[in-house]
Amino acid sequence: MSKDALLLIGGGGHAVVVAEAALAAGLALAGFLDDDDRAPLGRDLAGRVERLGGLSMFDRPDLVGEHPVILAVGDLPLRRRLLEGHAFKAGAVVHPSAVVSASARIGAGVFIGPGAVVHAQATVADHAIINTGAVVEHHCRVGVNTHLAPNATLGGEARVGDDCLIGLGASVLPGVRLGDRCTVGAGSAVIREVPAGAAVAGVPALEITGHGTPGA
Ligand code: JB3
Repeated sequence: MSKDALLLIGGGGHAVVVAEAALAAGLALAGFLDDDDRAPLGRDLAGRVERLGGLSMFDRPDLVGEHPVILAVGDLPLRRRLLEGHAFKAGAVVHPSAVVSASARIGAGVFIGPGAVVHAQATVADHAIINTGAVVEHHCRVGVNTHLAPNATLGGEARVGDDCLIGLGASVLPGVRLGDRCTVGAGSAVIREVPAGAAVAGVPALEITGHGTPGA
């Protein structure tokens, strides 16, 4: 197995999407780790990627020391725990149908899905997910481990902190800032600054409490 082959952490729905994108981009897959030996990835891409074992293997030097790794689970707190609990060299996956400006800065371990667009001078920090059809306009910043769910859109010069979830089809208006660990409900329109740790939803988006995660 080539040393460039990618090791996926997780074997659920998001991992299937990441693995297919990696293959479409011409990357080789070393395998995946998931505690569930019936995780969907092994079934959905049978013959193209195999489960190597559970997450306890994440520290094995013959795997993590040899291969670039991508976190391929969607849950942000779990991704953060994996990130902080392990030392690894991260590999990015960009689907060939995504459009990424030559002037954009793309961090380590980033996933950019089918049809996503990252425009001029934007920064996508390490381990962010720019999911299917999401748009990151010019001069935006997407923080570490932040997830733009499918069809979420950031207007020009918007800034989103670390560990945020911008839900399905949500929009952030140009220049608007969100602190770390924010959640934006699906379909919302964020028109003003959101403080760190807040959950907002609606059009225009207002702060909500006691609703858990409004969804990606
Ligand atoms: O909506 C979209 C486009 N994608 C969603 C994605 C962002 O998040 C997708 O629909 C799912 O909602 C979710 O994808 P993910 O994270 O792949 O979820 P799921 O299909 O449930 O797979 C999670 C995998 O991680 C499973 O195979 C579990 O075995 C594993 N897992 C989840 N939580 C865990 C834990 N493993 C360990 N060891 N510990 C956990 O806490």
